[in-house]
Amino acid sequence: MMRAPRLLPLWLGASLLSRGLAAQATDSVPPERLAARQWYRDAKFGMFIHWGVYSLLGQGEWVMQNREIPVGPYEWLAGTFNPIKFDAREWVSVAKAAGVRYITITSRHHDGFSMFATKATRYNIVDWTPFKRDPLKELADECHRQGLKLFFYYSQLDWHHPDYWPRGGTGHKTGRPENGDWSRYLDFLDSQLTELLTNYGPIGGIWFDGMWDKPSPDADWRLPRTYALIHRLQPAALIVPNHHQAPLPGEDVQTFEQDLPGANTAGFNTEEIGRLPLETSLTMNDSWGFNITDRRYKSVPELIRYLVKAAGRDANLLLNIGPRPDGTIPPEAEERLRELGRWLTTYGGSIYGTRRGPISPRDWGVTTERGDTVFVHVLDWPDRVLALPTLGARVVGARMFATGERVEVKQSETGVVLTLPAGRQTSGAEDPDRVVVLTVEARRK
Ligand code: FHN
Repeated sequence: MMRAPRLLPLWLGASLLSRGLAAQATDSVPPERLAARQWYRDAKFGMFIHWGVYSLLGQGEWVMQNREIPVGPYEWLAGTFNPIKFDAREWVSVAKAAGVRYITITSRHHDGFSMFATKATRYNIVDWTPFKRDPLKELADECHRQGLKLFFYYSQLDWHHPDYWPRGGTGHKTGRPENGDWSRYLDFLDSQLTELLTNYGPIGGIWFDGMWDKPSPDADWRLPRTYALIHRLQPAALIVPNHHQAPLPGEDVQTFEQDLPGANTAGFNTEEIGRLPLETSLTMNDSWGFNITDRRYKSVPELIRYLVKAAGRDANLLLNIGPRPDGTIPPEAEERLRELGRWLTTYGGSIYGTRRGPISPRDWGVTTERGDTVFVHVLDWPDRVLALPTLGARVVGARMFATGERVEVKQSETGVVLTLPAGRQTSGAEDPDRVVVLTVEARRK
């Protein structure tokens, strides 16, 4: 029998052990999946895509709930979805130019409309719309061709399915009958997941969302059965659950929404960080799905800094775009993606394949590391002189990442003082991240 770690209150220790943390330790994870987790940790940057029937109304993906649209009119709307300008090759080319290593796309959002060919319901893009094509198949084929991994976002919450009963916190104004068969609903989920894991070639994994609508243990989501199904069908597919709790058994990634790991400014996340690979998802403006009036796009320097701050916390950034209903990517989003890609062409070596560095995140910035190289990312610091705590190893070389200019180093037992070259002295719009490369004598870990 396992014992609660010392120094924790007994109740907290017992709760942690019974939930995620103990589960992670005792999980038996096959080598394919361990390798996929390592790949995932190295990837650092992904593109999130929220696209569906809701894009037609240009008010975000929650429009059915927010505007109290009943199932009938929404079904009619779905029947008009015809994104004739959708071009998988174009989307994947933009993603490649941005420097992302994977794409996560909504296969089915809370509106319950399947954006892929499915035999489990006629309410899907091939059978219900004039478009008649399966965009996820086209995207999967193109991702395979261009060497990106594809993950499927899958909503467990459903505002359309009659068997999503008893209801959770949302979806009450849809005009559905006040009854349903919960286990039939879960069978439906499993049959769709089986399709997603068999008809699209090897996929990166499933990104679950919406379980928070009916949190467990109040609702039995049959997670062990569903997770086992996924891992049986594709042993290397990762399970990324956005349930806003600490990781549960069988899960592979801990994802945070609109916040860096451990932070909870958005009010969604747990502050508890487990031992799984980490990810943080972020909107590029203030919306996930296409929102025609949302102009609050983050600037390129802001986005670069977010990516760097995530890397300094060992997390990937999953940056969202909301394509338009005709299938095109909003130009504001595409421009920003291309700019990020330009920045990564220079600085990618200090991000991809790194882990969080020896110094924990500070107000001035973060550190990342690979082998005996430490990258000091100076994000917000007005001076040339920067004092660091000890790195646990002697620094034997220091230079600026982009220019190779020498950086002066003074070391003592208490730390390292860097003097950055003259020139751009602050990290600003032109230079959102001054990156210093330190070579250290021996591995600290
Ligand atoms: O309700 C969804 C929302 O529409 C969006 O998909 C985000 C993405 O992380 N997740 C949910 C809120 O937690």
